[in-house]
Amino acid sequence: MKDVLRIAIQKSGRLNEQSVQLLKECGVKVGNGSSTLIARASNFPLEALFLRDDDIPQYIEDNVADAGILGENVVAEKRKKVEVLEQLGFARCRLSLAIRREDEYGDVSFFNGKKIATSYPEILKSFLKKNKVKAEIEEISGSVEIAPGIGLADGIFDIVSTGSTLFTNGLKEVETIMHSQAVLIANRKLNKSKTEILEKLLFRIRAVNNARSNKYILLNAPDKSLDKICKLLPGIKSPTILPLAKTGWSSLHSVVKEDVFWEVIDELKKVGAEGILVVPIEKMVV
Ligand code: PRT
Ligand code: ZN
Repeated sequence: MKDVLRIAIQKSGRLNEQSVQLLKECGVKVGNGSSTLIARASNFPLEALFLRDDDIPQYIEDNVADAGILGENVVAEKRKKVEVLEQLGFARCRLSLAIRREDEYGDVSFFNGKKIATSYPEILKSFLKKNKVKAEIEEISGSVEIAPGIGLADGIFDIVSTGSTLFTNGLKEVETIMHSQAVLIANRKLNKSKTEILEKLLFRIRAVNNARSNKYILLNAPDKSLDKICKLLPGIKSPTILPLAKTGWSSLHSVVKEDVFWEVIDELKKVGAEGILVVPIEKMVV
């Protein structure tokens, strides 16, 4: 029987939709796991296992799954034998320490002798150890942010994204301990054929993610401005320049990082660029 790569995906929650979408953009359709625990892709040697994100590292270490998509925070907390292959750019958040808004904070020694509620005891333990802070860790599995308000803890260590959960619970963020995003992880000892499938998938994921962060740009400009424009827009290698019917004018095509584009748009106009079009790229292989 031919090998199939088993990839673990969150069954429901913040990671599910974007994980499934990423595979779809890689040409791998597996449904969304709402009615099945396991789904076989029709056109790629892959099977998706839909699981709770916390269970994914263990399943990979135990060879039940070969690879998985989950947050770096869970990878760091679970400390299983898995390899992180690629950052995927979604589900970005940070893990931070927070205290009551009215409490005064100087530095991390604040937490000496205090109680901290968290669902991430391992990450917290090593942070406290590194900083020589002796605090009590209260492990709770959900609604960590209410712990100081009900007198269960003096502070919390939890995921923060916009900060509005902390704010509505009368808390303030005082230390950021790690940043996190979704990652592709894998078993360290896959056989040759599964490694080949994984490499093929990784190649597609990189092409999709490159395309997501880059845009194709087209603009018209007087020939005398082209040098300046080329310096403002570093392309993959060098931009394509085509003459326009109007003499002394050209059309310039290039690929730019989306964030770079916003930084240089005013300068492009200043040096004479007109009719600027920025279009999404579907896949980008570099
Ligand atoms: O059921 P299962 O165990 O699979 O899911 P889960 O409930 O453990 O996880 P889920 O779906 O909530 O989150 C999955 C992953 O998404 C996390 O492990 C993080 O890697 C990532 N992520 C990104 C987040 C957030 N952003 C986030 N904002 N996970 C949780 N939150 C919560 C946080 O716990 C807090 O309650 O949102 C609140 C804070 O958000 P702000 O915007 O108010 O700061
Ligand atoms: Zn979870």
